[in-house]
Amino acid sequence: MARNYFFAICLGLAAIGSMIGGAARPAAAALSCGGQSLVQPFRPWIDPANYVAVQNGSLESTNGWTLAGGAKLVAGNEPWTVGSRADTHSLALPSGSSATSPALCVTLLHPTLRFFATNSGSPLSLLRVDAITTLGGSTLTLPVGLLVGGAWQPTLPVAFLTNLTSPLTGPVQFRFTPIGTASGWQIDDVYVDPFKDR
Ligand SMILES: [Ca+2]
Repeated sequence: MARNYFFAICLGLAAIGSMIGGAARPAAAALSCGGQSLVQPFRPWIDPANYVAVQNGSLESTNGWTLAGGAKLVAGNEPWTVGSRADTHSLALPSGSSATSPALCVTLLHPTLRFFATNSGSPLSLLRVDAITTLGGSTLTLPVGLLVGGAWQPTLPVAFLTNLTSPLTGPVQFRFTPIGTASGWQIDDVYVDPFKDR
């Protein structure tokens, strides 16, 4: 039986951004992070958008990532090897663990996160995704998704907000945290579409 992933987009994040940021949306032409290579890893899933790979988002290495609670690289790539056919690893997230990605520059124009995930453990274990950015010099953690898993699949695109103090660009990190016991979550090939509207 095919299993589908479902993201529950938490809270009214767009409304929150509007309340806190209050800045008018800038012209798309003014937005640029610079120096980012664009790829289309989700074209086989009828998603032609340009994405930027998170640093070591292929999870062949965890340099730049912050791992806790037993999160670690394991043998076995997502089966489509969209990053490179030479890739052989993914990141296992047992219960009690978490993994936080390196920061990536994104724009505020409807950026989205998309990656691959599987859960071979308890079907009751969920995967929470948070976006971490800054607001007025303070760290701000925004819940952006809650994943229900099964076999390896690309997730749905997940919208998130960026540095609310900047109307143009800002750094954002992503934290992946399994919820519940007997997690068998693994993630791989993490990408961001930094300018969804363009
Ligand atoms: Ca990999």
